[in-house]
Amino acid sequence: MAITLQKGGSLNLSKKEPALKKILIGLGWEFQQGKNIDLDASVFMLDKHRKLPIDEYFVFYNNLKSPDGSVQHTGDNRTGAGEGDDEMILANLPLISPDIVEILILVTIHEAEAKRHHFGLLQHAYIRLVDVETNREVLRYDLDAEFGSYTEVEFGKLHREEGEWHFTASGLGTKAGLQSYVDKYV
Ligand SMILES: [Ca+2]
Ligand SMILES: [Ca+2]
Repeated sequence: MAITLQKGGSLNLSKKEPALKKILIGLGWEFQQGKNIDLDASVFMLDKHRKLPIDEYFVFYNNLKSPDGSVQHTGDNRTGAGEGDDEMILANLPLISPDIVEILILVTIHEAEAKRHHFGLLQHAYIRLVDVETNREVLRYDLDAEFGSYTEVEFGKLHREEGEWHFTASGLGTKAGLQSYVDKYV
C-alpha cells in the first residue's frame, strides 16, 4: 500500500507500516555550472528534552554514524553531479537507542549566506524517504519548486510515542542556517 503525506501530515509507521525497519533518506540535485551548489543532508537525534544526548547524535558530513549504530550517512557530496540520490542517510529503526525519541531530518545548503545560494537556483532537487526493503518511495519533496527562496528545509521528523514510530512531514523552509539548529539542540 502506497502512502503519501501532505505537509504537516503525520503517520503512525508502526501501525501502517509494521514491516518497515530500514529507511533511506535520499537527497538529489543537479550540478549547476558556475554555481556549484552543495546541499547537505543531516539528522538530529534528540532525547525527551529535545536535545542531543551527546554531540555525536548529530549525524552529518563530518560525523557519519550515530553512536548507537542505527543511523549512517553515506558521505558528503559537494556538487550533485550524477543521477539519483547524491547524499543518503540510512536509518535502522530497531537499532535506535531507547533514549532517542525524535529524529529531525534537515537539508541545508553549504555556505548559503556567503554565496547567496538558495533552492530556487537549482533544478530537479528533491528529498525523499524510501522503504529500503521494498524500494518504495514513501514521501518526496521537490526542493526547487516548493522551497525556492529558502536555504534550509526541515523535511520531517520521526518520533517515538509509547514505543511506536510516527513520521511527520514538516516541509518547513527556513533561512536561519545549519548552525542555528546546532545551537538549538546541543
Ligand atoms: Ca554536500
Ligand atoms: Ca545529482
